[in-house]
Amino acid sequence: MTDAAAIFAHVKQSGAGAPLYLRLRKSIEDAVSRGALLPGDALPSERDIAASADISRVTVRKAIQDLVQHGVLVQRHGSGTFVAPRMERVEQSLSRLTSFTEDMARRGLDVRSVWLDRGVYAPSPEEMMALGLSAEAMVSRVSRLRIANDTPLAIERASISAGFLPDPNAIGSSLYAALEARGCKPVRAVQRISATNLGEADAELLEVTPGSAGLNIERISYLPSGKVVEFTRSVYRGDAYDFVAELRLGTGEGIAP
Ligand code: 16G
Repeated sequence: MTDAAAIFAHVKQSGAGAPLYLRLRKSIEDAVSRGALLPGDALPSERDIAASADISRVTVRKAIQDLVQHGVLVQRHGSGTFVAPRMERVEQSLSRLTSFTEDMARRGLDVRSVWLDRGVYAPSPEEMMALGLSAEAMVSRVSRLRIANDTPLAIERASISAGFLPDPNAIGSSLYAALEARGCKPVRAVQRISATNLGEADAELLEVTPGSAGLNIERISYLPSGKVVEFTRSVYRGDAYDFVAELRLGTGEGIAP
């Protein structure tokens, strides 16, 4: 019996009571977590798995589709099903104000964004507070799924006063480049990070299981004049990011708002 076949041989005897496709799914997940199947390994064909586990191909297909949806496996047309490559964690300094595009370019990763929304709106009370806007002012909203080397890493929902950015459609691939071109690139930011469990919609965009760990990040950025230019709420994948801060023996100062 091959190593891969051994993974499937006892599916029927495992997890009594649970539907067969769930038992198969669990066997594969367990094999991935204990390293019996490694990132990039090819799975046997549906027919071979069905024969090893003594279950129907329909059941095998259902388990595999489930695992593909949850990012454990990937399917490549014409070449089969593979264990998904492991996410390289991105280490991100908390002491430099940089853009997503700059961060990824420095690591040699390709950046891509999928636009979720961009337009000019009346500000919400939260945006009015954060950006210091009156109720008559308008706000440009820019929501994007940020992708590096084909892995979705974050959903970013930025709000900029329309006074600084009247046309969100004028943004190319980088919001900060667009702000710089208009002479209003932020020079300072305050960032708040908190833990979250990803809801259905965000998890689907980030290609992880609903309920997975995520990071809510709120960034408020300032111009040299002290005016707020950006209020961005982001959701980052918890399995992809390490935020790193350098700490020095301090004088007890707080963060200036
Ligand atoms: C970063 C910022 C985000 C900013 C974006 C601009 C965090 C948590 N967020 O992702 O606030 O809007 O960069 O990136 O770091 P861009 O210039 O590539 O559009």
